[in-house]
Formats: sequence, C-alpha cells, structure tokens
Amino acid sequence: MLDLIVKNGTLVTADATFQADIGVQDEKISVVAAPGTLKEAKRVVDAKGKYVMPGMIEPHMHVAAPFGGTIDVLDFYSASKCAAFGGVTSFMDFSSTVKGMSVLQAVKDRREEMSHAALDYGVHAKFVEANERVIGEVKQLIDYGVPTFKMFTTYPGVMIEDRDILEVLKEAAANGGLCGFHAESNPIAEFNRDNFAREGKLDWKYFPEAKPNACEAEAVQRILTFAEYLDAPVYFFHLSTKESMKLVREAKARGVKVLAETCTHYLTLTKAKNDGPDGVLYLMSPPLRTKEDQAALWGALQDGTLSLVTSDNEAFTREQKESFLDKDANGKPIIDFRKPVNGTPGLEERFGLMMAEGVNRGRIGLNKLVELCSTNPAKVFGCYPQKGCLDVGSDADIILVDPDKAVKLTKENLHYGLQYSLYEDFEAKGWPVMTIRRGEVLVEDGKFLGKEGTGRFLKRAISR
Ligand code: DUC
Ligand code: ZN
Ligand code: ZN
Repeated sequence: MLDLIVKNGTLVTADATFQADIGVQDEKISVVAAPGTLKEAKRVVDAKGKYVMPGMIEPHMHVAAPFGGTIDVLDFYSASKCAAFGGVTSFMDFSSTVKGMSVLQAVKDRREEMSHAALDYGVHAKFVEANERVIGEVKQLIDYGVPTFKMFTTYPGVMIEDRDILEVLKEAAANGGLCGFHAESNPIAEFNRDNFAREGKLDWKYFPEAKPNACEAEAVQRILTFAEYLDAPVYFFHLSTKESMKLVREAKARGVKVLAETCTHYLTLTKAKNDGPDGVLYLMSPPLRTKEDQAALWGALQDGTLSLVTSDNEAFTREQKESFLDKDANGKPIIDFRKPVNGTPGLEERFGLMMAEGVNRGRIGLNKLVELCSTNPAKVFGCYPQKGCLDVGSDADIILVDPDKAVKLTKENLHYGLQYSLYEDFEAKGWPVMTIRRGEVLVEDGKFLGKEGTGRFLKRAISR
C-alpha cells in the first residue's frame, strides 16, 4: 500500500500544468497517475481546487549566523517552521569559516548545527583565503557533497583577496565546483562610508547612496573578468541593479558560464523604505534600489538572465539593529547607517511575495515561480532531480497551494516572532496550505507538525 496519495490536484511544475494524482512510497514519489486511478494509501489528501507544486528550496539564507557583533533570532528548528509555512521544504546555509580554519571542518560544524532542522539542508562552503591547505580541501569538499562555495568581495574579516579568488576559482572549476559571490566593491563602500561620515550624511536614507549601483557593478565586472579569463563557472548572490543585469546578460551572450539570483526584497521594495525612522529595518547589503532597477530585475527574470529568486534571510529584532547606535546626552540613539547589522527576514515571505508581485500582477506565471524558487535552485546547487520537481523517484517534497486564499504578510501572519514585518502592505492571493517533506506533513491547517532533527543533509553534486 502507498504511504500517501495526493489526489485531484493540478500539478504545477517548471514546465507543465496538468491534472494528476501523486503516490508516495518510502519518502519518494513512486507514481504520477491519471486523476482517480490511485486508490489505496495509509493517508489520502484531497487536493481538489489546489495547485500541487514541488516544495520550494531556499538556497540563500543566514540562520544562527554570527554577523556584525550579534546573531540573528532564528535557529534551524524555528527557521524550519517559518520556512515550511512559506512552502519551503529544503534550505541551504553557509559555513562560518574564519582565517586559519579548515574549510571542510567549518562545513562539518555547520552541518552539525543544521542537523536540528526539520527540513532537508545543504551547506555552502565559505572561503575567506586561499593557501595550499585550503586549496587542497576543494576536491574534498566536492566529494563530501558540498560543491558550492561563497566568497565575499567586501566585509573585512570574511572578504577574500582577489588573488585568492583566482586560486579558488581555478581549483573549483577543475573539480566540478561552483563559486558564488557576494559582489560589492569594498573600496567604493569604504570610501563613501568615510566621506559621508565627514559630511554628516549618516541618516538611514544615505545607506543606499553609500553603496551605489557602481559598488555592485564594479565587483560583478571584476568577477566576470576572472571567470572569463579562467573559463570558470560563477554564481552571483543577491544582484540588485540594472547595471548588473546588463553585465550578466552580455557575459552570458559571450559564453561566460555565469548564473545569478536576485532576492525578493529587491523585487518588491525600493530605497524609499530607508527614509524615516523605520529605515533601520530595511538595511541590508546590497541595499534597496530604485523602481528602474526593480523593473530591470523583473525583466531579467523573464528573459533568463536571472535564474533564481532567494530571500537572503537574516532576521534581527529592531532592538538588535538599534543596539549598535551611540546615544546623545539625553540618551536618545544617534542615527548612523554605519552601525546596525545588515540583514532582513524573508524565508517565510518569498512564496507570498512572488505571488503578490509576480503571479498576481502578471509579471510571471506559476510555472516560472516554480522554476525560480524550486527547480533552478535544485539544478544550480546540485540536488536535482532529488529535489525541485515532481518526477517519479524524486523526494516527495510537495506543497498544496490554495489559489483563492489571500494572506497579508503582516507580523501576525508570519512566524518569526518579530514585532515588525517589512511587507505589511503586501497581500498574496494564492497561499501554501500544506507542506510535505519526503512524504511527511510539516504544515497542515495552519499548524506546524515538523519535528526537530528530522531534516537530512543533502549530499550535492553539480552536473555539467
Ligand atoms: N547581506 C545582508 O544584508 N545580510 C546578511 C549577509 C549579507 O550579505
Ligand atoms: Zn551576501
Ligand atoms: Zn546572504
């Protein structure tokens, strides 16, 4: 007997929409059949009137990640809950590598921390330096199931030298790895930060100006030059500008092996959010941009310049962000964009935002949403077709979406326990009402049923 049948639903994958029933056995999709043909199972879920999609994959988030002298509010179990309510069934985070440390050990440490998750999880390896020892670990990491790396071109402490980037790129390319980048020009960011401070321009609203479009473009251009020179594949995390879209589009046309993502906040918010006292809540790097940039990002999703939409989730309380500020003689905090930790929640909101601003507005269709948030994350980060599709043999990671359910992205409707939502004004029509991970129901009737430690490490490999 099957373990589970999901019947009468409308299946939505990256490339098709059709009526079918799904049968699940031993955590996998064992059969996809004509409606009404699957009869017996331990549990039958009626998905009549619902969309049935592969579970969303979040490949870019920061949870339980010390940053800027503090640590975000989630752990991997509470993050599993937020994610599952947002239709996510697998997620990936980064090793907390520091200089002098074995990258493989940092990955193993992170794997251990992530083992509290109720979702399946992967780890990206962060490289902060290159030397003989670290370069020797590249192949070991790939063999261990961690073929995806991250490097920062800014943030002294984690930032890696250009010369070292070349070494990691070359070794990764030779062994089937993919290097991803947080691409911002450290010189431009530091130059502006210090000059703005001298001029007394420290309000929240100056933050985007201090990290202007050129700050991103310079680093993107540099990494593309390295990639082209070495014929090495590269990935860009969180691109936010129209200039980057042009650079990536042109590089792809020249045959450079480049893939890139943007994040939900760049697609839905603009830097106007940094005006006023709540501006502190909207500090993330890269910063929010203009409507023109936003239009370029949607265009780039539509024409394939961008392959993924992620959240870059890192959730802090308002108090945490403000705790970094100095106080004046009356004890009032002195606004200073240089001080608060950067980062915003988004793990739970991604599906709703892509519905509200993408599907509901006709910018993308449902198949494209699945492609951007599930299938391409699995393909790019090396866990397809185990994840990211509804094929026979794939893990039974399935979400049911009620097309008529409208949900506002208010703090009360989200599960972070934060006293704010960045998306109070957004309402999604179409909402995940059931989340299933490897055949186990994690969310049903508004309740989280997932158990701590039931997630499994994803051993990944990139196919060429
Ligand atoms: N940017 C952020 O805003 N937060 C987390 C890390 C990052 O790159
Ligand atoms: Zn980043
Ligand atoms: Zn990030």
